[in-house]
Amino acid sequence: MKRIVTIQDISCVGKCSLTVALPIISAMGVEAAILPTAVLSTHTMFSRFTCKDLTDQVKPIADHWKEEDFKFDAVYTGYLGSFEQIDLMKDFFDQFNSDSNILFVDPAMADNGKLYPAFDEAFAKHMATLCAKADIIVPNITEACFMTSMEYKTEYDEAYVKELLHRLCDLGAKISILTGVSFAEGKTGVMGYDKEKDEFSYYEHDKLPVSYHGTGDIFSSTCVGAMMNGMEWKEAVKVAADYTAECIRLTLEDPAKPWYGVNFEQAIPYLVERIKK
Ligand code: PXL
Repeated sequence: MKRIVTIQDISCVGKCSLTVALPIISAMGVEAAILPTAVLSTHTMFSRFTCKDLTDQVKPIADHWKEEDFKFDAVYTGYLGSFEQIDLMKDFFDQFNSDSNILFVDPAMADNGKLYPAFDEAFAKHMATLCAKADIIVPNITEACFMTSMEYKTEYDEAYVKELLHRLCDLGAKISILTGVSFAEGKTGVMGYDKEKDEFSYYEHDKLPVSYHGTGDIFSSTCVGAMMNGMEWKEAVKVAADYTAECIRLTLEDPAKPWYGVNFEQAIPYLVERIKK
């Protein structure tokens, strides 16, 4: 059985970070070890939230795991709260990297042209230094722009997206996967670039006319879970994009939907069927 360790916060209510990564990775038949970086009452899109920082736990936990000789087939980092946490993730990568595992970074920090409330541009540049050490990174266009100093655009062509992907891989990542890439009205998709093979891949699907919080975390968790199920990244992004779209579709249908996240739970049977194929 494959084992992922995912390192991000627990937002107790909010359907993001660890509260989606754990169930999704487990549903995909992969062990999910977690290293919580903070406990928040909710995610930071609520007008108020509590936060207990757990930065001082990262190194003792990592050192204990090293003593136990635990190995991880993937190390997956998500939302991180400080420069110090980013630096600790670099140390964690050095401790747990191997020839066969995947270092997967979702630089969750921005969307729709804006950084999340807790962050500034210097933080985004620091996140770029973690992306430099990763095998695979999965920013959205906003995050990619903040990390590469490219202008954020809502209308663009393929050349713009390819330039962003080149610059992301120039940071140091082997494979960069950009989410939310839309070239046509009513469509959206994911474009990836494998630097070693000098190969682009684009997967397009119908765009639903809404945007929900937490979908980036759902995409990333599914993508790394699919890779642990033996899929190449190009196949894994299709499963992740389709599952995320299915979560949004089911949420749209629900008159009692919460505003803060999607009904990913109801789409888990779809995901389980999908990875069997
Ligand atoms: O979904 C990313 C995320 C994770 N964790 C926290 C957040 C957010 C996005 O806002 O606030 C605490």
